[in-house]
Amino acid sequence: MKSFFITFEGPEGSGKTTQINFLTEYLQEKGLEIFQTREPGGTLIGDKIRKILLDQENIEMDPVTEIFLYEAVRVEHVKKKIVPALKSNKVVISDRYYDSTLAYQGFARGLPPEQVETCNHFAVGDVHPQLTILLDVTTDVSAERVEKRGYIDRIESEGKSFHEKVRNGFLKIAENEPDRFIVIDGTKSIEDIREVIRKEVTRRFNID
Ligand code: Z5A
Repeated sequence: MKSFFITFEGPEGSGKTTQINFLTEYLQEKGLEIFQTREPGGTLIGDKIRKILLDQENIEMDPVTEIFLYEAVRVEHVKKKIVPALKSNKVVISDRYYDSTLAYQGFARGLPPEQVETCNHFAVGDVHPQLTILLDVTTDVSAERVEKRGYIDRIESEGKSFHEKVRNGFLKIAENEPDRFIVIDGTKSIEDIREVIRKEVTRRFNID
């Protein structure tokens, strides 16, 4: 049995959930066991903290409080779900992980990137994804897709310049780690993106 860890990153509405569902289905057809998860969330405590993080009423939250809440969710997630799943030979696919913290709390919110990385490291130890798929969409495409969904959360309600910093932050993070990342234009068709992801995952993890 193969066990590996893949994360999906990107601005909101970039198509992560859509593509994660396709990838899960594809790998299951290949006989692999999948643990599909997301951040913030993935555990009982994580889901409770998720509500606090995304609640519009908490608009005044201090950025330091915010990062510690995301990291608290991550500690629970890594220790109680991700590590046990990897140990039992499952493929872990997570919708967001520590790159989101660097993009949102670091590049966009303005916390010093080195401190964000220290916090990330403290939360995850040596549990790193082997592959991170960044779905890149412009701020306008992202806003359009989120608007269609009909509701917006605390983070989505930030202005355009915040979301531009998030997007550019992700691109910079990917540029710094070209071996771990693949960057895909998230405005291509759903089918085209699905094929690129299938090919890359098949090649990287020797799926027959
Ligand atoms: N956050 C943070 O600040 N710090 C952290 O450390 C972490 C997270 C871990 C979580 O939001 C928020 O927390 C997020 C970052 C912050 N901020 N925001 N805002 P979430 O989990 O509720 O949601 P999300 O991850 O931001 O995105 P999403 O709404 O789940 O979208 P998605 O999964 O990327 O996209 P989707 O649901 O697959 O697709 C959205 C729509 O677009 C849907 O109608 C699709 O049919 C359509 N779609 C998808 N692909 C395409 C293509 N290729 N073409 C056309 N239409 C498409």
